[in-house]
Amino acid sequence: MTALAPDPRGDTARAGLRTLRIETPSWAYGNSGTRFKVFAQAGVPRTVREKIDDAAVVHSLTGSAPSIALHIPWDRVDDYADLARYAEAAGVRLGTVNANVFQDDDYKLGSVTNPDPAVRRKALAHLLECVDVMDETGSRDLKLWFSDGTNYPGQDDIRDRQDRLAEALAAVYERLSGDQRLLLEYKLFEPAFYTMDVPDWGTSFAHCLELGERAKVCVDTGHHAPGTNIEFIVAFLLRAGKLGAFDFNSRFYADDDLMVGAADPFQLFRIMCEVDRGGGLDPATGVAFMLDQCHNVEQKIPGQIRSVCNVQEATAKALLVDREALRTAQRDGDVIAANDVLMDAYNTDVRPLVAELRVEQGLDPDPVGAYRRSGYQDRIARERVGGEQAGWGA
Ligand SMILES: [Mn+2]
Repeated sequence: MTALAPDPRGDTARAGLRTLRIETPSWAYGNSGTRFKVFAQAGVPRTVREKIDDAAVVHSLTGSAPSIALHIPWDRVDDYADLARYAEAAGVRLGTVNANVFQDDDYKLGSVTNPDPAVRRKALAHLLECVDVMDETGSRDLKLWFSDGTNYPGQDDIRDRQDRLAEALAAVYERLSGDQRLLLEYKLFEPAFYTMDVPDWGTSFAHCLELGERAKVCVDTGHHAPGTNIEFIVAFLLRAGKLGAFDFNSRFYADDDLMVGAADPFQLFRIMCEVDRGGGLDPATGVAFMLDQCHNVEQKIPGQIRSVCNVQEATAKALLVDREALRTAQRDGDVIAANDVLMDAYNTDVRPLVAELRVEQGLDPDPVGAYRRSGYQDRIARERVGGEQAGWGA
């Protein structure tokens, strides 16, 4: 390789990428679809262990995805400590535990905000079970997303539902120990169409503030109204010390769960700029970067690899922003110059930089190509007989 001229911002970008960790979700590896059709793919995992195997492949090719998020009950096993050991042997660790209180018939009118106290007790018991799982897996984060809400004005008391939510969250928060954290995710609409009980970052933020230090907001990039300025939310939450995590994905219309950076790479860049500005790339701040996606028409493992690469590239561009020039332009009130600084970074082709870093880390410079050449896809398609029938829960 030829000697490069001194490049302090390139060095900063490489240093930032070396510590960037992106968690992949177990459900991205399984069959998924829309409410119209699940298109089964050959070779999808039949068990949690096979999902872990796939996550380990993504990590081995990207060097940046060392953990896999679990979804309970989809990934329920008898012995979580054993599962954690299996993951470690495969080269990854078990990450965030995602609770699921949205699939039982009992939850038709809500889970923790249901008007029926018996249903609320059942939902809370599941959330507490998830903390038990975390105790065994050593997971730090419990991610809570509630499908709770109403479809019609007058269906239930909006204010009472907030009280019920607060009560359940407090009980879960109380149960956390050590370095465990509660991440509260929000979503504008769907499945409820009139009110969601946690519709936006403000609602999540307010509940997290009331709970305490270890409750943080999870920003799912697909869960906003069209046109929402997500980077503003990121800047605000980081400043308040309340940004816990990202669920990365991209959307064209609503919660499309497409590959992050596919629909709007410029938005992803702007988000990563604010993450960097707020210090969120420092692992010590505890901001978790996760993918929350479904690969319905594309292959799943390369879909995850491509997504990790997209986050890396957006982060590299954000780290190339000449912060000093930006501050000077901002101080001088030079609007065009300030915008130029950001656009210069965004318009830089960072693929050579990222590829060079991979080679330095002993990785193939082209992870998707390396996956195609590995023969892994053919092998799992052959070996995982019956995987086509596996659903969310495998
Ligand atoms: Mn999510």
